[in-house]
Amino acid sequence: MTKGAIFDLDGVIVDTAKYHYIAWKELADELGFEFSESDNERLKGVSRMESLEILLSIGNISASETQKEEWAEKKNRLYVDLLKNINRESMLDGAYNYIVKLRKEGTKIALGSASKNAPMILEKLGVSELFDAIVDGNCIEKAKPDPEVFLTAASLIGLKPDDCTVFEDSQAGIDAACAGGFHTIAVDKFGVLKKAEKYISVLSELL
Ligand code: B16
Ligand code: MG
Repeated sequence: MTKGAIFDLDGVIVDTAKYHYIAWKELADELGFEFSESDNERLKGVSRMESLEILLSIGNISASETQKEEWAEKKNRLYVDLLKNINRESMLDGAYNYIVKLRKEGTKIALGSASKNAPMILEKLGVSELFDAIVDGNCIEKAKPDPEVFLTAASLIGLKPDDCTVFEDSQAGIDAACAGGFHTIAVDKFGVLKKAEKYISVLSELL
């Protein structure tokens, strides 16, 4: 049994990718180009500003840094508005019960997410108190695939990477966990991830 479990948020605990997609698509519509659901796959696990860069490259659009900041803020306002009704029921199958089970067994629980909205999302889900440490896009400098987010989480729960398992749904996240020396479980609904030690579709499979 692992001493520490570090969970990614979007795609592992809750499916917020669909809301990211709606908000990015609205921006793309406004800028006058197509943005498909398969394009959206490229944004999973990627930071907000890097996501914007990918979006603009799809639309072949260049802009000043100030303009980019404005667009990123606009997208985030739309995204946050779409999240207003999420609650415990919005969690992915088995996520709540699995985290509770691990806690009962004495496993330390941490969040390792690229999202700056993570603390607000955990509050809405009513699960903030289940986490011994929360590391998100507000606390790190280097985005996945850099291991900083997971190394910070492991250090906050007082464990070595080799004593922790990272649960991730993005290749950037699995690469980050491997680079940091963590054990890995890929939450891989579509069978597209590589390099993990174990593959599941959803956390309920581990209950
Ligand atoms: P925000 P995760 C990531 O969350 C999402 O997968 C990614 O699509 C998003 O761009 C990123 O958070 C930043 O989110 O705009 O809320 O700061 O998968 O690392 O939990
Ligand atoms: Mg994710």
